[in-house]
Amino acid sequence: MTDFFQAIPKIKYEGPDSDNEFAFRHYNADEQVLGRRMEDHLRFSVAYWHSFAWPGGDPFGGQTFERPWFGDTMELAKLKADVAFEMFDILDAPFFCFHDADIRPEGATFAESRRNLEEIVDYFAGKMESAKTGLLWGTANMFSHRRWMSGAATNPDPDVFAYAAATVKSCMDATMKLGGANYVLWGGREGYETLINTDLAREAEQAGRFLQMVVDYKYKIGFQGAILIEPKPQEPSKHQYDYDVATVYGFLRRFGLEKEVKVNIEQGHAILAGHSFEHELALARSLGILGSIDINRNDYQSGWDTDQFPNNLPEVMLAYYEILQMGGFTTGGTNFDAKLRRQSLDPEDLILAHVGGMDLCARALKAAAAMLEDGKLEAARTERYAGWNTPANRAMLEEGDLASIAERVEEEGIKPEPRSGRQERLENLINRYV
Ligand code: XUL
Ligand code: CO
Repeated sequence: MTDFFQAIPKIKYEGPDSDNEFAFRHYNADEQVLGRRMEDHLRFSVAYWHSFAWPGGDPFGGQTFERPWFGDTMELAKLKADVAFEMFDILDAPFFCFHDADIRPEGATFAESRRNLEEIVDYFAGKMESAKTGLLWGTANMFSHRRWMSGAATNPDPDVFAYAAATVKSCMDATMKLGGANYVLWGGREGYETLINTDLAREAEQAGRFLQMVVDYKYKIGFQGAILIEPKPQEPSKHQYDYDVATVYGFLRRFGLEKEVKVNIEQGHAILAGHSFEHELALARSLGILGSIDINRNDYQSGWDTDQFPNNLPEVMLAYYEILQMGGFTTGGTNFDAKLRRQSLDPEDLILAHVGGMDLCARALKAAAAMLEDGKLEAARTERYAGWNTPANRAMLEEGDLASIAERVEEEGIKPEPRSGRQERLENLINRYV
């Protein structure tokens, strides 16, 4: 045991009336929701990078956190892992996620970085033999080091493309070894700073070819998890190619990969793209590519990716409503890609941020389940489209053409009567469950 978390006990469910800060009020792992344990619905995951690797900097200032494991040695990387698995245990977290750069020091060569990664992965594997926590997803950090400044797969320099391919291979191997449920690709530098030096057509071809190689490698090693793209419109690049769910779907179709790759949707990224979180989820569900979620939210005032822990109950409820409507997560889960505010220095802050986020999501899940079970919202939606159930209207959609429809409009004297969309009534309905 390290002494980082000192006397913080394992967090237990104590119910909504508990006065104990270090307890769950709503998240009760074993409680059944729509016939499935709450833990199996939510599939919470701790993000290694924000919790253990991020030093607390912002664009105007550097490190605020002082953690005993900060530094570039393998010994410190192992101390970081010790503390991380202690936190997973305190939270009873079923999953975690990592990038290669979060968990191992960078080597002088690719081979040394790979060996460092493999050594830490073995160290994780040793811990995971007795720990409950599994890997929700692994990924490669192809955005921090200066070699990635002009992109990874979309870089104008073929040496960077090669380095990216080798990096993703090593991270997929690591994910496979740890039994990861998914592998994520987030392309923070796959985009451009200025169009005047950028060949869009070529970069798209490179990205498509790279993704095909990722899918091929998945089959080659027999990785059972899902490959996920995480859309984001900008930041750090001025424009990112994986802008939003619709853009990613178009890209997947263009390269014939829409059955092979799904999306990991992040609340904050949806907001940056000018959408709501539920829009991105609903669209992905309708396209059959909803894989997993990063539940961290943005501050609506800052217009920036602030990666805060979730605390907007109605919004998170609508998100789980989408997930429940697709029958729940399969390989996906709820990743807290969230960081503390840079003034939240204490070890307790790290624990309680997760406790609050887990409780908020549990409340949202229960509210969404109640709404789905009641069926009133779905009944209203079904009723709105009921006119399409008549044989004549079904036939119009299936085999109609403009001329025959026009004839019918005149023959039958079809004259549309506007009907209320009932938005406020439905908002009132939703608020009953929150
Ligand atoms: C960046 C972001 C990443 C991905 C993984 O905004 O969300 O942390 O989740 O690379
Ligand atoms: Co994310």
